[in-house]
Amino acid sequence: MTALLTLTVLVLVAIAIWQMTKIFELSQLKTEKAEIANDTDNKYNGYLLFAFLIFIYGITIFSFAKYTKVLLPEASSAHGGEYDQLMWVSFAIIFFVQFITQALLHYFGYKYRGEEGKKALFYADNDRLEFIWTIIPVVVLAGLILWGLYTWTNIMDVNDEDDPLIVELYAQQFNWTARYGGDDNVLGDASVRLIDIDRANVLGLDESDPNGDDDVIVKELHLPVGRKVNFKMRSQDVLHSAYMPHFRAQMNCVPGMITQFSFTPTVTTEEMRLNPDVVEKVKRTNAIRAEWAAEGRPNSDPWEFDYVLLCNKICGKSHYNMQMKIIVETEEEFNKWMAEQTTFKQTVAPAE
Ligand SMILES: [Cu+2]
Repeated sequence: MTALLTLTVLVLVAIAIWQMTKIFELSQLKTEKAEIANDTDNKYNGYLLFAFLIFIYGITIFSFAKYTKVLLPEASSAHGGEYDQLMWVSFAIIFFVQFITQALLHYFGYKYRGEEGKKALFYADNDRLEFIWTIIPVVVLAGLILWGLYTWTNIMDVNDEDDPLIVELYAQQFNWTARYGGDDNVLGDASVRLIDIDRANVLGLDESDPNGDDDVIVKELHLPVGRKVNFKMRSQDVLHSAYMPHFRAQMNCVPGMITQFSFTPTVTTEEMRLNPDVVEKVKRTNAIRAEWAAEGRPNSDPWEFDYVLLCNKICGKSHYNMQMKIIVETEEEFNKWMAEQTTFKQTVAPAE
C-alpha cells in the first residue's frame, strides 16, 4: 500500500513538473518553430533507428545464447524427431526473414530520413516487385503448412496396428489416474455415473463388463520402451490436458467423451538420465536446491530426472501440481512391475 501511494505521488509530481515546463515554454516568445523536426532531429532519429536495430539483434542473440538450455531435451518418442524438425525449420525461417526485413526496414528509415528541401518520389507501383514479395511468402507458407499437415496426420493416426498397449489416462481435479487393460489388453467400459468411492470404484468401471475385471488402476505410469501405446483420455469434471512434454504429446481430456493419442516411447528413464542436456539440467536445478537447503527453505531435496505427465489446461486452483510420474523401462522390467499390480476385481469391495 505504501509503495502504491509513493508511486502515485511520484507520478503526480512528474505530471506537475511537465505541466509547469509547458506553461513556461508557452510564455516564451517564439523565435523558431521548435515543434517541427529539423535536419538535426531527423539525423538523430535515423541513428536511433540503427541503435534499435542493434538492440533487437543483440537481444535475439542473447536470448538464444542464454535460454536455449531451458528447452526440452531430445524427443523420447518415435514421432518426436519429426515434430522437433518442423519446429526448428520454422524457427530458422522466421529468424532468417526477421534478420533481413528488420535490417531493410531500419536502414531505409535512416536513409530516407527527412531533410530540408528533399521531396519524396511518387512511385505508383511495380508489378514485378509485388509479384516477388507475394509469391515468396506464399510458397514458403504453403510448404510449411503442407509439411505441418502431413506431420499432424502421421502423428494423429491412432490405430490398433502393431499390437499397441492400451492405457487410459483419467483426469480429475487435481490428479491423474492410469488404467491398463490387463491380460486381455482391453479396457472395461466405464462411466463417471458408476463411480462408487465407498467400494473403491474410483474410475466408475462397469462391473457387468467382464473386460474390466483384470484392469489395473495405478497412480504411476509405467511404459515399456519400443512398444506403441494408445492412450484413451477421460475427464471427470472440467477440461484438462494430458501433456507429456518429453514425448512431444498433448491431448485435451474432455468430460463426456474419450479422446486419443498414440506414441511409441524410444528412450528409457535410465537412458534419459544419462542424456547430456538432462545431466546439465539436473546439475543446475540441484545447485539452486542446495542454496535453498542452506537457507532452510522447503522443497530443497536433490532432484532426479523423471518423465512427467502434466495437466496443460488451467483447470482450477491446484492445476499447477496436477502431475503423474512416468517410468519408461525395458519390457522385462515392465512385465515384472505389471505382475505385482492388483486388478480391479481384486481391489473393488463386493457389492452388498
Ligand atoms: Cu487439470
